[in-house]
Amino acid sequence: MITLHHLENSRSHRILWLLEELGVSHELKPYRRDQKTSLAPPELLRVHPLGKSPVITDGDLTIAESGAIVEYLVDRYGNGALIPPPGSPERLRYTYWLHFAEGTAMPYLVMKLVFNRIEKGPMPFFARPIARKIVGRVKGGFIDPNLERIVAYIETELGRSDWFAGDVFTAADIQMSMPVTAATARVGARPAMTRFLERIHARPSYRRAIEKGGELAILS
Ligand SMILES: N[C@@H](CCC(=O)N[C@@H](CS)C(=O)NCC(=O)O)C(=O)O
Repeated sequence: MITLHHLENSRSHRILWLLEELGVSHELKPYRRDQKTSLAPPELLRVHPLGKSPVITDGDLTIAESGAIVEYLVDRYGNGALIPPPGSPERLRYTYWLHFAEGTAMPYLVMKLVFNRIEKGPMPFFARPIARKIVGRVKGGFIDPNLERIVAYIETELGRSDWFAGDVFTAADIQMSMPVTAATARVGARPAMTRFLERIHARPSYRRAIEKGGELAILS
């Protein structure tokens, strides 16, 4: 039996959604974020040394990192579903987006959130002008230009086909759902990204994952 260690309002939603898409039976173990810090509770450290979510256990196996979990579940339980055939151009696009989500897009999106929080957070009044300057430089010179490029690229790619790997929905779309949702909240809505979000929100398995695991309220 698979157990999904599910942190509320987190990347773990993708794994719950994937399990629903594949129709794989599983147990959901919910964890709440710390009210003040939004961090995961220490109990998750007992499951995996990094204490992050998602993480799954399947028999003796413990698997962390959403991309690795997606690959494991699709290989082990997919029977060829949600992945393009090996050797096809779609398969290469699939692999690319599966890695792009956490390898390229999410680091900038998390940096944006952290620097937004520094800007808005409490600090001594005399430190605020200096903090504002530093935050402005990092955002303006590094984070924002990279995010603009990433969003423009995603828009172009979603203009080529409905789904990231081509005309057929795959697990790469599940993996990319988080960066597209976070980019919409932190960079701004774009037409192709909005249509992509409408398509995924309409999937019954996506709705079931929300019903079981809770709403996704992405911070901006
Ligand atoms: N790249 C990892 C990121 C895991 C991660 O940072 N998860 C967040 C939730 S979205 C988390 O556990 N945050 C709580 C914390 O850092 O304490 C993945 O995709 O699994």
